[in-house]
Amino acid sequence: MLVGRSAAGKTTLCQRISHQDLVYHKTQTVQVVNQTMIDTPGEYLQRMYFRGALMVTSVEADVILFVQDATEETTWFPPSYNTQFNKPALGIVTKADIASSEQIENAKKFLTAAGASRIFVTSSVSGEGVDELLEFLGYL
Ligand SMILES: Nc1nc2c(ncn2[C@@H]2O[C@H](COP(=O)(O)OP(=O)(O)OP(=O)(O)O)[C@@H](O)[C@H]2O)c(=O)[nH]1
Ligand SMILES: [Mg+2]
Repeated sequence: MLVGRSAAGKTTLCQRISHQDLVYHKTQTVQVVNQTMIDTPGEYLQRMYFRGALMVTSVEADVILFVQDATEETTWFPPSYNTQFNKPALGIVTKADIASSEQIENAKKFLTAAGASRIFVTSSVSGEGVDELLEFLGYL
C-alpha cells in the first residue's frame, strides 16, 4: 500500500511498475492496481480525519510504502508513523531524476524518522531504483 502526500508520485510509480504509460490522474479514492498495489489519495495522509481510512485499508496490505517526493522541502509523515500500522514500512524517495543529492538525503531523513526500515531512491521517469524495490518485494 502506497501512502504519501498528493503529487508525491504514488500513482506514477504504480504505472511504472505495471508497465503503463505515465499519465497524470488525480487519485480520488483507494485504487487497487494489478491486484498487487493499493494506491491511496494524498488527502488521506494530509487530512487528519482521513487518516483512519488509511489504517483500515492497511489491514489488506503486506507492506506499507511511505512515498516522499525528493523535491519537497518538508514531509507529511509524523515521527514513527510506522507504529500506526501493524505492518513493515518501507521508504520510497521519488523524482530522483530532478532532485539534487542534498534533496535526496533530506528525503531519506524524513523517511527514517517516519520509521521506514529500508529506503529506495527511485524515479518513475528514468526507472532508477524501481527494479531494486521490486526485487526486495519479491516481484522480480
Ligand atoms: N520528474 C518526475 N516527475 C514525477 C515522477 N513521479 C511522478 N512525477 C510527477 O508528479 C506529478 C504527480 O504524480 P502522481 O503520481 O499523480 O502523484 P500521486 O502521489 O499519485 O498524487 P495523488 O493522487 O494526488 O495522491 C505528476 O505530474 C507526475 O508526472 C518522477 O519520478 N519524476
Ligand atoms: Mg495518485
